[in-house]
Amino acid sequence: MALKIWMNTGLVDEAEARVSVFDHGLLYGDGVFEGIRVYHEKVFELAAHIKRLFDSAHVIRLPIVMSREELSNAVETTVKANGIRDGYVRLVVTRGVGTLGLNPFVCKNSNIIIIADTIQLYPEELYEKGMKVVSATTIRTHPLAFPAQVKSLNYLNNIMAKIEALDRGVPEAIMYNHEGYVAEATGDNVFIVQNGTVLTPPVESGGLGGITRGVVIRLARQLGIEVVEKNLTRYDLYVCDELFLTGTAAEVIGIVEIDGRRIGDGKPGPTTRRLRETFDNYARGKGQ
Ligand code: PXG
Repeated sequence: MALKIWMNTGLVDEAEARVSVFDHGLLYGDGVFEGIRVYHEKVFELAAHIKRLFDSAHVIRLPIVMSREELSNAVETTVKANGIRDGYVRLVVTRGVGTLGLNPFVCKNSNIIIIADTIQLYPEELYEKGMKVVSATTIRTHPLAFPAQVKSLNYLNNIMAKIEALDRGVPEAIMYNHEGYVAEATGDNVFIVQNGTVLTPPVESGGLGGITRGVVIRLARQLGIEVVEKNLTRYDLYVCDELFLTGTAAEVIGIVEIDGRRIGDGKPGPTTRRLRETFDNYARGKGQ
């Protein structure tokens, strides 16, 4: 069935939802976006996603002509109009139409696009058995090249690492920063468990401030699990008791092998499984 897409001021049919070939979102990857889950008709952590979008836009000097409240309402309207119970929202703000030059300030009207659709998930089996990952040779962008906290339309840094993962026969890759510390995965944040403590790199290490990451840290602390944000090395990942990733699409997923090294006993560990279950209950409203 054709979708209803939000384009700037209201809903249009999918066939009418078009952007110009002169949009700097296309020409330069100039814009920002969010990927948001819908669980049981409820848009998950909408306020946090809207805040991150506005922060990303602020950093790249992209004005958003709607208020946070108007944009939140537009997301809700788009989800309802498409009858999405469990699905996924892609909220995109492009720089808009400009010339064939870099100058972003000639683009007078940004494009605000909201797509609400179903989501392609990892198979359940991958959560049971755990996932394998590799270390990417491609490093995450230097903070003075481009801040990794900005969720921009230019994902080529992460796509280069994703290609390395796929070439080596696994779905995800761990990315390190210019100092050699763990930054994040190509579309997920990284956590380890060591002697019962949960450790994750601080966002300054070059990762996106993941919304799922924030929720998992909060839920873990509520369970009485100690969570520490600290720099992690490749060595730490090799010798940890448990390794897991968090993200909007993956939620919480256990990693059982990295670069040919088995993690723990080769199955998702007890803390990972507990946090996955707690997150599931929280997101789908079965507890908390
Ligand atoms: N790091 C990067 C680089 C991401 O793109 C995350 C971490 C996790 O952040 P959230 O806020 O989602 O917990 C992301 C988010 C996909 C997909 O289809 C990827 C993301 C979000 C939605 C869909 O692969 N990445």
